[in-house]
Amino acid sequence: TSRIAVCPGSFDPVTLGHLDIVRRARTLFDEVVVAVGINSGKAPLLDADTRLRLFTDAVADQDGVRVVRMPGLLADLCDELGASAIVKGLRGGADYDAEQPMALMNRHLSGVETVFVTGAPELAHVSSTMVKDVARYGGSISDLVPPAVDDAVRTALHPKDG
Ligand code: COD
Repeated sequence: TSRIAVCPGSFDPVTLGHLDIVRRARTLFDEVVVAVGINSGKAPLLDADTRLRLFTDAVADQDGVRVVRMPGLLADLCDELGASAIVKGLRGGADYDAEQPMALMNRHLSGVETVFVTGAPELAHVSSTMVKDVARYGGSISDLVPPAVDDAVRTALHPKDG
């Protein structure tokens, strides 16, 4: 039977850091399901349909990777999919501190294990939050995100420029 990993996030927007984690997860599992979800602690720039579309386009060439909407609890989605694990990327200790309680809560709710993958060191400074901040104040994000994401973030931040 095929083993499924879920890679969850808010992906506002997807970055090369997220894509690196998905590729690494795919080397460990038969199928990777990217779950575009709601982080109640963050107000998103991009709507859920746009976040889903941008991630779907970014992994269109990868076998065994699909992208779904996560309307509620990650633990419920893992149960529905029969997932073997959640895979999350760690940039450093601060990520671990934030992720450990979520891993424990998800295991409490559904028994699902969380596997942590070390991301590429050259992407350790890349986060959706910093990408949006750099773009907001006129910096280039073209080395940090897929080209379609660069356009979508610019449009969302500066609607009049098209
Ligand atoms: N290198 C390595 N890892 C990275 C990098 C990088 N450059 N950039 C991001 N990551 C990792 C992050 O560490 C994170 O693990 C993942 O990528 C996703 O990042 P974000 O910022 O898009 O996603 P978050 O942290 O906002 O996602 C939070 C969830 C949506 C997963 C969470 O809120 C959730 O599970 N929501 C559903 C409701 C639920 O079940 N709540 C209870 C959870 S216990």
